[in-house]
Amino acid sequence: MARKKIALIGSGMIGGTLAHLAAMREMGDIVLFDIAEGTPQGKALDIAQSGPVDGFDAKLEGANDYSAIAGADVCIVTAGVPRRPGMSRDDLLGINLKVMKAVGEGIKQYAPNAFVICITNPLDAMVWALREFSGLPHNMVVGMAGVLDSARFRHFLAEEFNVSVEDVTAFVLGGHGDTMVPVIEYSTVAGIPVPDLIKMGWSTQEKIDAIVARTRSGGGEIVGLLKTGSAFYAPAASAIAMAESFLKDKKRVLPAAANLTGQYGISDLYVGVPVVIGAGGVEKIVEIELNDSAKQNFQVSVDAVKELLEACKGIEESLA
Ligand code: A3D
Repeated sequence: MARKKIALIGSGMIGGTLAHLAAMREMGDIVLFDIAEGTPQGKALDIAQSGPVDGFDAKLEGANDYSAIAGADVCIVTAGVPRRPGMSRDDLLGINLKVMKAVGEGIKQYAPNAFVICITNPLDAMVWALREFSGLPHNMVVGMAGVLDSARFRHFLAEEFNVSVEDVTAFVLGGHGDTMVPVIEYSTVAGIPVPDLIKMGWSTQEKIDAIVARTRSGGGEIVGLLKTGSAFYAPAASAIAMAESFLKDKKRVLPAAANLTGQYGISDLYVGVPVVIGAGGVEKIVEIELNDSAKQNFQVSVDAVKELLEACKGIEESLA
């Protein structure tokens, strides 16, 4: 059986880390694509040369031409520019929308059967745009944010409870970042919900509230420390978990930005919800009963995504 092919569109900080992780896990052969000449080629060669030391077999190739992604099974998209001082949200939207147009058209032409994971920000709008421009079925295009947001939440909870991160599960809904909705009733340590752990004296409501707030601004905290960029290790690891669930048909239940078709009372919108990812892409959207407070917070998040999308659609018309 031929090896799987993984195309990484954007070879910056996350793209390079994705290539390294995918190679180390022998997920398949890897193509790094970027518009910057030399960057994908240099990273591909560097990682390939770590193969003999780490003992992995994977072909790595760097490219500046979309034909190199031909036949990819998975495409992970990080192409774009970050927000710079003085740049408005709409400026950023305009620039990254143009990038999504080029990327979407490249995928449509060369990798129309791929499972596509978008990471480029602003996530909930860019994944919508990527789907529009690529024309792929909605179940084959998802956004990575929830795995990262919940990993941050799990990390902080594990520290607070002084238990293994492996035994902490977290449940998050909604858009990426500020408006994400961690549902603590469904977040557990070995199956024990966080509210019960508070009753057991393992923590206090105040401490959990502070952890929720820190999780929501988790990306900003890292930007503040790094100063020259944003998080890349945990975002890359999160997208790899999603790609692996698809490639190995694991059917993991992971939070992801998926297109809703009536679930949670929402249609035609990409927003973060738990989904089952298997060989069929997004095979199922998990719809749970929310309590009033989670419902309210989810609505705030959905409204924020809708607003972003409206701005996006306005700009998209000028790109057509
Ligand atoms: P960075 O290191 O700047 O890499 C981006 C790469 O995209 C650069 O190498 C660029 O040359 C390349 N690029 C720009 N335009 C194009 C184009 N038209 N075609 C192909 N490549 C292009 O950024 P990064 O890797 O740190 O982050 C990538 C994206 O992920 C950014 O938009 C971040 O905001 C976003 N991000 C999202 C999350 C989420 O949880 C959703 C987390 C962290 C970062």
